[in-house]
Amino acid sequence: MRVLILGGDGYLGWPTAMHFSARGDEVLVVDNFAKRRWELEEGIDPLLPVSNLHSRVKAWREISGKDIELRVGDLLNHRFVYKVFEDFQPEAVIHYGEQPSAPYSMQSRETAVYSQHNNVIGNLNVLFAMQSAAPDSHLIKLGTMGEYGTPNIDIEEGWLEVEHNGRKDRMLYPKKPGSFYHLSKVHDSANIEFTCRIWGLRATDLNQGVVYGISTDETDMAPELRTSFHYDHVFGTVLNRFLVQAATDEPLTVYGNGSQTRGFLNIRDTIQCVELAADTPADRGDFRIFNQFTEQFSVKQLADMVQATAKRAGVDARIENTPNPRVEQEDHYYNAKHTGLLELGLKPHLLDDAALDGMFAEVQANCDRVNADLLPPTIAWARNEK
Ligand code: USQ
Repeated sequence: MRVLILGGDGYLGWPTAMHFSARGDEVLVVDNFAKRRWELEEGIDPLLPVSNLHSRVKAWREISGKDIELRVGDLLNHRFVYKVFEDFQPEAVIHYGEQPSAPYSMQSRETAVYSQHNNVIGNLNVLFAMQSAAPDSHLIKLGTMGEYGTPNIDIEEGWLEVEHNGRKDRMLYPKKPGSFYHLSKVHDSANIEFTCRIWGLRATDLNQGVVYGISTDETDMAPELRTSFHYDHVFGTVLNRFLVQAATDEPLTVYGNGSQTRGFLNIRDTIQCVELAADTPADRGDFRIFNQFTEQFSVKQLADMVQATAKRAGVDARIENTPNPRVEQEDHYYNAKHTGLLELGLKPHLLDDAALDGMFAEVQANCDRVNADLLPPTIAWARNEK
């Protein structure tokens, strides 16, 4: 299969590229290295140095004997996007190429507008290029569970059967996102649904939960193939942050009372889910939606699990309830369906003691590289003065 990966330099994009390449697919990665610029803006480095994409593609060739093709360009440049589609004629388009951080988007007017402009227009350019140059290709779009927010009813997989005044229809599930970033994905979903319905494109929207983990089969092959792992308050996701905080004797920053609940998954399952979606494409005209997570945890539960993990390694980790910098519900109902990917064959890697011990050991081995200044949250949702 010809697989186009947008955002191929990222935490998830790079391991995905290697995975499809390893199984013999023809892979083209596209990136404009915007994430590296955002890191520079914020003074942030990943836990371990990640070499540039050209070097990683070269290392992959030397180690695996397989080629990953690379094009550097911006999804906001529609001519570039059209050219990529015309030249490569993808069968699967895996779209990770967006600004992924809720805190980044909530920092200022500038970063909010940038996040939505970058994500929404980039995605529109992809849809137009698909329609023009590869209308039979299958878009696999990384959405987020945060599109739904925390409604007081069960969360379905993207669609809701509604009965109103005696009539019934199937509608996109109502969205109550919690940041300008999450909102950008809501806008993307609406645009993709529209182009499937009107142009007959085929798409799968993967509403992904919070990803954790540092290793996949391919990243483990050599240090030069590793992917980025962030623990800072802007790009680090909660479990990755707690592991680093515990390993460096910094308090685990549970925001508010920690009752807020989310869906989580291991980075290995991100790769597995994307592969399952690619291997069973949506039909023409179908906007297929999966909720992509394997387990639900509250933030407090995660902190307790990390504290227990640290204890097994002889480390006393402190949990600190930090005033919540976000505006989000803490005590809420949460029951999100996630059967679609299991039905396609997903075999989850669950967050058991062995998984936690493995991640903790890896983080501990590198904790001298942690910059503790990047741990406390400094971006508040309700104040936007910049
Ligand atoms: N949290 C803490 N302490 C921390 C960091 C986070 O209590 O030190 C809490 C947050 O308040 C939130 C939860 O943990 O309630 C998750 O926060 P997060 O930063 O791990 O994840 P989030 O901002 O929701 O975004 C991440 C990814 C994003 C993806 C999303 C999936 O950065 O790209 O879309 O997870 S989801 O959360 O399901 O929308």
